[in-house]
Amino acid sequence: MHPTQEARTTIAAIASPMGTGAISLIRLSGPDSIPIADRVTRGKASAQLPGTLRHCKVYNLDGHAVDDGLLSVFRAPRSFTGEDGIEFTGHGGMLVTKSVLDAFLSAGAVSAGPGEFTQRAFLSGKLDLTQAEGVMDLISAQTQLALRAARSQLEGHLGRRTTEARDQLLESLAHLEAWIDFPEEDIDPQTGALLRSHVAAVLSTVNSLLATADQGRVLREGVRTVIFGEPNVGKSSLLNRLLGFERAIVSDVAGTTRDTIEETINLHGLPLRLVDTAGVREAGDRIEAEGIQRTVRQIEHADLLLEVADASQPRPPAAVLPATRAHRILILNKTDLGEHPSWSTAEAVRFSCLAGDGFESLSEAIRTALQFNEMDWGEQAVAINSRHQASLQNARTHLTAALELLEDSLADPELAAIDLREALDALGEIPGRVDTEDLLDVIFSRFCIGK
Ligand SMILES: Nc1nc2c(ncn2[C@@H]2O[C@H](COP(=O)(O)OP(=O)(O)OP(=O)(O)O)[C@@H](O)[C@H]2O)c(=O)[nH]1
Ligand SMILES: [Mg+2]
Repeated sequence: MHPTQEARTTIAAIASPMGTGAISLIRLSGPDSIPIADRVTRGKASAQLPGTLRHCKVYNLDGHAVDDGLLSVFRAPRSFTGEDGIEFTGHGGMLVTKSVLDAFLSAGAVSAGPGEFTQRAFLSGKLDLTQAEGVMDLISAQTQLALRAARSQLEGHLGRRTTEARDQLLESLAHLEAWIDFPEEDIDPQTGALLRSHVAAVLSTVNSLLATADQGRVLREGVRTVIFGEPNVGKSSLLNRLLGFERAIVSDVAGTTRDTIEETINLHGLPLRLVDTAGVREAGDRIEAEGIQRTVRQIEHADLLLEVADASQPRPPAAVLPATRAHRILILNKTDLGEHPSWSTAEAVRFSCLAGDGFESLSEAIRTALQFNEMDWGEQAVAINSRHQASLQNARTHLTAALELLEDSLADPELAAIDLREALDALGEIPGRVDTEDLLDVIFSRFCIGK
């Protein structure tokens, strides 16, 4: 399934962002990297020791020097991709960088596809799939916590945990299969119980990984946080306060905000995608009515609802909201004007956009509502993504089914084995190594089939 190094092409790409900068990086990977680099550097690459930098010129097909810079040479398997590779650091202009790339392409390299270097690293066994995904997470991380989670995934913590769970399962399956194949070789009666407890242990690992799905989504996409409430209570003022600059228009005219406004903030490592909405009331005109409809749609898709009310006014009847799973926090704003007695029993964060009071309590309330504690983020913390979630859910379904079948004093070992195999495949999808060869290996090595 894995293409051999010989069968692979040599790919080249600009690895630094397109734009004018101090330096740029052009990267090659594949079996012909060094001969190709020799063609454009007049033989410098093959003469160079791996892991060293060397100054050289890059020439195009016509023999003109297009740039000069630093060359590094990597020899398989000691490289990111596991293949021979070249990196050239040149001057960071768009045209000069493109000309260097063209020189490599006309010397025999082909343009790399998106993610192809990382894909090759995976195919060479340098990274598992979760680590490859960690590379992407690292690049797109918006907060320190997201960065830490990406680092942890890149270090292979998630891959290791799923691989361990999978190995455990493989062993249970091997037991079961041996039993199916050689029923005359009585396996002692405790085996059934042992088998169940092993499968249950894997199920519990799967469940604990699944429990990190929300955190994973929050870290990668941010918490969709919708600020809503009656007109003129200070929703836009709250957005501006949290952002630290005057993003939304604030005025004493009710119905100021007509469209939704979205901005992201970083709350102690927690990315919040704040959405300011139009105040909900009987619409004055069609534009306001559309704004209010948008508010309702935002509420439907929210993770967190910040309901703002005016503390100085009498408490209105509770707002009727569309069905939502979102956490809800009531914010009593304008406490600088005093609090109306009707709010006395209200469980709310007391706030004043004007005086700047209540920020810490609000931040605390948000972290509590989302059960998001920075302290939980040790070096080994994992936060799964939706691909992992789908595979884990699939694994959970089959593990649960297998447990039920095994419960029945092993009446249907074949059916249980089918479920275990499905669970095994689902778990194998996570690090990206679905393979049946190793199952056979385990059976042969542990049960001495030849006897
Ligand atoms: N005294 C006082 N006034 C405030 C406070 N927060 C907001 N305001 C004032 O309340 C008025 C309405 O503020 P906005 O932020 O525009 O209110 P909104 O909820 O976005 O209003 P709409 O967009 O019209 O629904 C403005 O005049 C603000 O200056 C506060 O904490 N104290
Ligand atoms: Mg507003």
